[in-house]
Amino acid sequence: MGRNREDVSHTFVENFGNEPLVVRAPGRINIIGEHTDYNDGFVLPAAIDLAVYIYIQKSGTTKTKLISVDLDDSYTFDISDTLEPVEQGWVNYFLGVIDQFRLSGHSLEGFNLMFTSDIPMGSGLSSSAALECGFGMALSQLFDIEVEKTALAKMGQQAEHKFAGVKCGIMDQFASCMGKDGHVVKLDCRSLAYEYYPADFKDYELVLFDSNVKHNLADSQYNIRRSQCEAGVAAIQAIQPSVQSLRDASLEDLEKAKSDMEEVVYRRCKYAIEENIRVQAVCDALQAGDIKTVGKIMLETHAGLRDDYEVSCKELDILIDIATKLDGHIGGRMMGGGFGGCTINLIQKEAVDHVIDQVVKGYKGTAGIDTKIYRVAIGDGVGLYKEAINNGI
Ligand code: GAF
Repeated sequence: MGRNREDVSHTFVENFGNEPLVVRAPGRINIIGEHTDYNDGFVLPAAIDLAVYIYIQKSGTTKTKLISVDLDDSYTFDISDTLEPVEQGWVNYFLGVIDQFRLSGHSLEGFNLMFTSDIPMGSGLSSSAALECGFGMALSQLFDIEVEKTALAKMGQQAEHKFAGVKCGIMDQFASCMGKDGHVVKLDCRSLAYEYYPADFKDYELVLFDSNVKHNLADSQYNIRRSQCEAGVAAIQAIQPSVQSLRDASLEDLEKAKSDMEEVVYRRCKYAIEENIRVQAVCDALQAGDIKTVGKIMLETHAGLRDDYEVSCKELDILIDIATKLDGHIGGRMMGGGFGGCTINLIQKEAVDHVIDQVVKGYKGTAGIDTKIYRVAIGDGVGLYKEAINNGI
């Protein structure tokens, strides 16, 4: 996965004649707190050891070239051009971030950029957030513009809203920017206050199973979920005016407003309110070293995402159904926006090989698809690649 980093550096020098600055930005996992971020709630993600690598240098003119090494595709434009979303999906993440720099009052010169990624696309590991955050960091370094990492995360989120059309929350970009080696980060998505918890899963290992599907409903259904939550808030507000978002609502508030909302809106809100409560429960269990409880709560989340939020799909449910029947598997759920991508699972260390073997066979037998396995480690957030090497990544 991804190209050899030295090879990309050499190709950069061959193409553009000067040494690039290299930035590394990781993907993320999320332990708990799915679809809570845009409801102003809590999430518990972590940056991982799969990352995007961005190579960049000034072009000396206004001419600007972006090259995706993995896709063997490129896009050339003039940095003073008016920017609009384009057909090449991957280009929009870059244009969106440039747009954000402009809106913040920073004028940029032309540059050449190449990138390669270890993060599988469409697997729910936030390859797009990593691109946005890595590119934001690359621009700030190249043009000596001081931008806080949390501001980079917000710019990435806005880029995604405006240029990719996905009204995402802040979780993915925040994790890619603020991740910390060996830690999960509990983030309050309203205030952006955050707290690191040691990612100590005791006798258990986190294993991801990739369903290897990405249903094209994902983006449109994501935006629909967001507006259903907003519709729920409007109904609750009529009864409880202090509620600004689902994060403020209790299940009692929801019950009182139930008759004033569509049944589907009720179920969406019920899931989101319950999930927000589960984040705190998982943090408490992690602190108590009670990993079995973490696993049990992850299974509750999967049921909520499947039945009430309806963002799972047949393939993800098959992966979870197979795994939960196996000894040593203590919990798991679909991860990320849904409609494909990975499940995240907690498996007893001695049982990991057996569980993987059985899930691979079972998934092929039932869904007819090969799964991919990611045994990810938790690493640091975005940074210059040389710094990352010094930190042992
Ligand atoms: C996607 C989004 F980008 C995140 O903001 C978050 O809402 C997630 O889906 C669901 O928890 O990854």
